[in-house]
Amino acid sequence: GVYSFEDSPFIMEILTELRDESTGPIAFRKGLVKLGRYMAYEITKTMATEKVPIRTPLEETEGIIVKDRRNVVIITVLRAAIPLMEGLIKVFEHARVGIVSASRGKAPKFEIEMKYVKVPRIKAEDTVIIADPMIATGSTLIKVLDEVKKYGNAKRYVVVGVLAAPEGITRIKEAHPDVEMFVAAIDRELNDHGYILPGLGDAGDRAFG
Ligand code: HSX
Repeated sequence: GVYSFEDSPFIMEILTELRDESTGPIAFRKGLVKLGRYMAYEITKTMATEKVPIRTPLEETEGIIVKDRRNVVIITVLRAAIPLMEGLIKVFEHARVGIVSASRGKAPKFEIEMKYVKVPRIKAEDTVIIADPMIATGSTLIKVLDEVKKYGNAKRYVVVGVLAAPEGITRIKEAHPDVEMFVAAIDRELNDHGYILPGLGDAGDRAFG
């Protein structure tokens, strides 16, 4: 499934700040951290819960645990996803974290160069969350997913982003039909240089200069 949150006023307000060209790097990074945390909350809503008996200081009652919250691997696509990961790991505090570097070449080929890959072992019960703020042509995530899937067979693969272009979503679904996507919003289109419109510019540059 593809989930986007245009109906969430809180998320749309953060996105508005991220889109605004007058937002500087400090506020931009803070916005990405907040979005990461919110997306993680949304992902927990899709995880199974188990009832557990507990005792409050006053009486016996029943609580729940979200078991799969403990079985998470986060893959951070450098460099723009660093603040997004920081937000995700606040909710998935047990997560093992992998790092992948990816840079996209120029139009029309948009070739992806992956120079660094460090991925922890992936187990059958894991939810693998791949964080990358922008899903433009989808080429980066397709390549990252190809690579990450070599490290073991996970229970779920979930992409977390800020903005996606319809073209990118379609291409990822074709290449990796098992992948779920959580993005703040789906934007209109890509321009000839492969930038999302209206978008927010280059997330890495906006966050880190
Ligand atoms: C930007 O381009 C993002 O952070 C992604 O890593 C990448 C997305 O482009 P695409 O491969 O989806 O076209 O640097």
